[in-house]
Amino acid sequence: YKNPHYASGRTTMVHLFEWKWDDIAAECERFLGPRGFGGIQVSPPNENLVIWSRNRPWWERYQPISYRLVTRSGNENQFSNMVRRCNNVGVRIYVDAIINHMTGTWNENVGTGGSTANFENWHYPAVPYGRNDFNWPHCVITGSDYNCCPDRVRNCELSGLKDLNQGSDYVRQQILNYMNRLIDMGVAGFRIDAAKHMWPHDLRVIYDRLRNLNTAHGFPSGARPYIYQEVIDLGGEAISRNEYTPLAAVTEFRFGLELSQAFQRRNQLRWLVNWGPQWGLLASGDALTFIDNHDNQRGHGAGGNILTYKQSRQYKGAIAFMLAHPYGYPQLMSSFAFTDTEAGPPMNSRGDITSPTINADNSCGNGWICEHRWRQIHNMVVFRNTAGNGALTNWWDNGSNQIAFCRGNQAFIAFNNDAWDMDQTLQTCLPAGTYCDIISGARSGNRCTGKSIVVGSDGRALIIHRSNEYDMMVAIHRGADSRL
Ligand code: LM2
Ligand code: CA
Repeated sequence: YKNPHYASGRTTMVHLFEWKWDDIAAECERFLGPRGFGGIQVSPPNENLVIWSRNRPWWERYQPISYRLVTRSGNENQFSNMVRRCNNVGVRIYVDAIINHMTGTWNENVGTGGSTANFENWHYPAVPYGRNDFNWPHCVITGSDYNCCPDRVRNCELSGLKDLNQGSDYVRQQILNYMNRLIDMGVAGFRIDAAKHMWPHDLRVIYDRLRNLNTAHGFPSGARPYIYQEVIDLGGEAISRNEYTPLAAVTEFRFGLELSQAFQRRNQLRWLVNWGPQWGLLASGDALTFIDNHDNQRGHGAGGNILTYKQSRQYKGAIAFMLAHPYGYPQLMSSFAFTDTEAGPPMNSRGDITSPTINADNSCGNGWICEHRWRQIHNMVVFRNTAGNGALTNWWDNGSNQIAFCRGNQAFIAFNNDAWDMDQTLQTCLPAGTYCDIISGARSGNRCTGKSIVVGSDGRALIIHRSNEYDMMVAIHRGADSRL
């Protein structure tokens, strides 16, 4: 369950948070496929409670009312078309699976597909679930439970959301029907929402009963879905991520926290010389890595001071480091603009999500940030693909916040996060030639639209990078779009 089954040569997925299925299909064909993205995490595709009393917050999608595939992102047909069109251009789909719970209790009780629920009787007729399918007697998780009481964290309600009993064979079967239907449609795997709130032995039973990936969508025969379990473990809780790594991959929340610190100069970049398990991070193959996610970019979930699109210079630095460094399986965040931390995606007065528009410079409009379309970010996806499994070599630092390293003899990157200029001749590990920096620009025909870097026959290059430049890094690689 730890292999994302990316198409050959691809390495990176992006979370298209709250995007519509038709828009995602188009984005696969016009941008993500051609630019080497490996996959997409999509918002939960199953029917959720409509919450007008809070003006359709983003988090209504974390309140399932059934497993019918109808949400503000689209219906079942649109979903399966998206999966097919994305797989056709080499981009995999990963589903955010909400299987710990159903809705909370609200004064509204109609779902995005018109299904209803009867909260007093724990009745979700569109599944159907009834009172016997939930943990009983009902209790609500409190802050101190995380320190003392794994059984309460798993059997009580997470913020009042009705807590399913995954120990029940009937419940397992409803969940499996849902997940296996998605596998048949061609999805490549799942984010397991709130995995910490479910018993590892129950999850194991569910994973083992999932079907193999659909060979008609280009997966090898016998391929198991990629599963990354959302377990927030910043240390010190009664439940450890190590209970989940024997099952499948795990979201590595310490990764974005530490890099956010370092790129905000609360820690020096030179300490990243041994970035990875020596920092207390998971084994590389177990880690789904990211800087921010849909929760912590807006102060939900855990961990403060996470870099987001709002501090773009530092954010691009942290993302570039994530993509340049061989550790982990990276995921990019692609956001809609927000100030209100509860607000849902751009929508019209009927509550329909309004699509992103695409500007001439590739950026998005209509309230969508589209970090994945920022040149510095999507060019680094190609950098990572080009670097492949090349080892990290020739680490250099100035004893402070200037660092540089090679990836095999495929790629080279240098960062200057100091308040003074960098002026240094460094080993790039690349063959002699003139390379276009893919951060300040790109190659266009036989010239660079940004900086160019000349590598000598000894592999060395003079790297001058001023502290006041627009971005804090330069990056070059042997891909056709970097070498003149
Ligand atoms: C997750 N991971 O474990 C998601 O990443 C996270 O986004 C979800 O919380 C959470 N688990 C449940 O799937 C979000 C949001 C919460 C929100 C829930 C449910 O962060 O604030 O809770 O979705 O929509 C909301 C209200 C809360 C209320 C609850 C139940 O904010 O005040 O609690 O609904 O109705 C009474
Ligand atoms: Ca639970």
